[in-house]
Amino acid sequence: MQNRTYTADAEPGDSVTVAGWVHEVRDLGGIAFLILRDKSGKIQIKLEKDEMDEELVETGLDVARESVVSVSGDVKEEPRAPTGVEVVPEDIDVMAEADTQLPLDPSGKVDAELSTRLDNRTLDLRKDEVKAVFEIRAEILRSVRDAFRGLNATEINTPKIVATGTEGGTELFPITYFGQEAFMNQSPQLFKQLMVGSGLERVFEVGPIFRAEEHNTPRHLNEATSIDFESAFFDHTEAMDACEHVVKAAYEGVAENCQRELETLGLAEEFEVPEGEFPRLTYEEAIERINATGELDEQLVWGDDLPTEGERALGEDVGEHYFITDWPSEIKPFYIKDHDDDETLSTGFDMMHPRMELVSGGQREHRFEHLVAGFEQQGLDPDQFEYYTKMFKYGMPPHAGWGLGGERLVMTMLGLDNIREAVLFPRDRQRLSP
Ligand code: AMO
Repeated sequence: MQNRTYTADAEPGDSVTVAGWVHEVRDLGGIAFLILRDKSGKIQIKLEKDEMDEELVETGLDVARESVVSVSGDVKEEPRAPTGVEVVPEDIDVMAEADTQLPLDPSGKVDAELSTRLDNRTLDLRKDEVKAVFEIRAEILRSVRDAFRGLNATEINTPKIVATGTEGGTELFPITYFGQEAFMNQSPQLFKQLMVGSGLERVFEVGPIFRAEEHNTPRHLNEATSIDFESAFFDHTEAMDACEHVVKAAYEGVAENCQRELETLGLAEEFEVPEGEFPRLTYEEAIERINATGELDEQLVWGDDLPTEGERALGEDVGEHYFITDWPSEIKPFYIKDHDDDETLSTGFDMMHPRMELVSGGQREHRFEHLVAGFEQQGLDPDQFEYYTKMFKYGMPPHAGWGLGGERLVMTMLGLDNIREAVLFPRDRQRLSP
């Protein structure tokens, strides 16, 4: 529709064609109002029964809610209209009639269960507050891409169908690939590392990761969006600096460009861009502080992974984004480098929001012999990863990087209860369609 005007751009004095969905029809007797909704907002269409063409008025009155219509007419100032203007129609064209029985009420007057909403995402995203989440998600991705480019990182895309997994064997989704066993990739880890040894040096990727996690929780998905970064000649502290920069850039982008969406979500007042440096706690300090909260039944000891309740207690204690550094080597993956002066300590780090983990990263093992030994220690067959390990023989620079969960960033930024709210079509134990 070449001549279509967004409802938000309709100014008094204009002759326009607006198009969108019938939000509601309010019949007040002699006069009726059709409220038309599009991406930009809503506009009132006036229907005067005695003054206007009978057929035109009837079309406007009879059309079912959520039908798609286009309306041509003149825009007039009308202080009593919700947006201060209204359209006096000359023509109403019903482009797609909607059923009168809707599986979900897009006006939001009737609440729907999350599962009903996810089954009917198209209708669900006609609600301003749901649409706002995805406009903000898009802004977050735009801002992080900008921030990465500002760091001179090159955007890459790596395969999602792979021959071997890297992030733990039980969480792999097997598929068949022309009769051969293959898997959905759990992360771009090995590929992004291979690229720091290429001429690209510093790279990032925004793409899907697949995890066959058994547990169904409000913060796990089986298909998630990972925001990955990897840089040659970086150590873990420089990688943490980059991580902090990129996460802040996402908040700044939303603060600058999504005021309307934040207002829709009731967050405009409280929304804050994180300030100052994120505190960096060592793993040892972290477990001491968790133990000191007295929230856990059993005290944590060196080598324990942090349980969810522990993360929560520590998050409340710290009260802002923070890093946990210097993890025990034994609980970090084989590709993470140990400290040179203490092999029991790794350069691995996590970046946490008070509610949950957002990022894992670290400096990588770039020395061939150490890398191969690490595979064996983790029970992986180095021969299967020869495509990766052999590149470490041909000049692989020291490097570091991280992976940030895209949905968790959206979820924590907006205070969403369930990670599924941050995905259009989530994949979880129960959900493979739509
Ligand atoms: P990790 O497995 O910790 O590290 O993943 C990195 C971040 O991705 C997000 N994430 C998930 N989000 C939702 N559902 C899931 N099932 C899920 N799994 C992970 C989390 C997590 O912090 N290769 C390393 C990263 C690196 O070292 O560069 C990795 O994948 O926010």
